[in-house]
Amino acid sequence: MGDEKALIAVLRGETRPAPPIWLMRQAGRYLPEYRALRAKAGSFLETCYTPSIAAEITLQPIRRFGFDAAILFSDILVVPDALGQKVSFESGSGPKLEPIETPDHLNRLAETFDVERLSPVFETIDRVKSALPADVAFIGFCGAPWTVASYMIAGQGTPDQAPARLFAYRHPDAFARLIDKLVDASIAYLARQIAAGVEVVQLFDTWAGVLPPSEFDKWVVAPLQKIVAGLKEKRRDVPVIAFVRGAGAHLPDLAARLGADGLGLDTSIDPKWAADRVSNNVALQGNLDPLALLAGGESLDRQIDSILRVFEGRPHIFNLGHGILPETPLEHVSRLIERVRVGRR
Ligand code: 1CP
Repeated sequence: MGDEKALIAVLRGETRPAPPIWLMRQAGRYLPEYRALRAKAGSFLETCYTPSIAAEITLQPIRRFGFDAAILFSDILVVPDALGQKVSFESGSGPKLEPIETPDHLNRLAETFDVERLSPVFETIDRVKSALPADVAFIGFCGAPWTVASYMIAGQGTPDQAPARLFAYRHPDAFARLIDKLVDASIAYLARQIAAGVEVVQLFDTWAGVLPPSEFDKWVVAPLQKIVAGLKEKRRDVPVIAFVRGAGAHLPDLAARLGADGLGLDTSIDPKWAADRVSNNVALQGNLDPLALLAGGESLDRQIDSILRVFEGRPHIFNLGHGILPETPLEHVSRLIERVRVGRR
């Protein structure tokens, strides 16, 4: 098996007796040490752009729980910020951006993406890299074009991304230009994260599930394919994970067509259904219900065991089906890690 980090080995197609484990949003509000640091730091974006603090937050969950991977502390909305769109985060109510309401508003964005506007992020990566334990993998990320565009157009979180869906129907050419710009920015940004020291990258398409099939192909599949191909052209050796939330029945097709090394499964996917339809050369990541982790007890144990059983003998990364909830008790996280590492039952 060699001494490759477990997460990377699994993304190369190996299986492990106990799968590597990390949790989406593991650096965040369920941790008291995160809340303490955030209370002292400035705004959320300033926190993201202060390498000493962002590096510390990235390392907090590793110190406390010993996860198999650290994920860079940042946000998907630093890309619109670097493109010149005003972005802020109001405590409690999520992100606020100056919305893109008409094709004309696209002219407010920078002509080309200047990756060095995000240089504090790369300095954070450099700091984390030198402090990370030798067996812990380092994951970089960005938002997928559809998901990032949906916030850029609405200017805030919405239940169903209706503003972006309407914009794409009304102004398909202008929307395609925005998506293309985000494809190019994502490739440049992730390549730069890799140059700074991340070893794996994850693409978050949190809002893929709101699109009908024809739109899904145009705004989810095609842009993700371009990003994976663009990255593989530069760095074939760096594994890519795609988390396409709400992909549902599209999942086998994504496994076959994206060229990603790993696919994230959201909470709604039946693990067995996915395992039966995705070939073993694509690792599957997931997919414990974040609410089961919050609830704890017997239902948590049962769900952990059933996920472990289904993915036994195929490349699997243990994770949640979406981000960890801020109310999650710390003991439940310790219990999860212990149970996953005991091995399979
Ligand atoms: O301190 C705070 O109150 C801010 C909360 C917070 C945090 C901890 C936000 C605002 N972003 C983050 C960090 C973050 N965001 C990470 C860090 C690393 C980790 O996972 O530990 C990552 C990977 C993200 C990615 C992200 N941001 C996504 C995709 C993943 C997902 O959870 O679906 C999305 C959709 C965002 C936008 C965003 N940023 C923050 C919030 C509250 C939101 C959601 C907005 C909404 O739709 O209402």
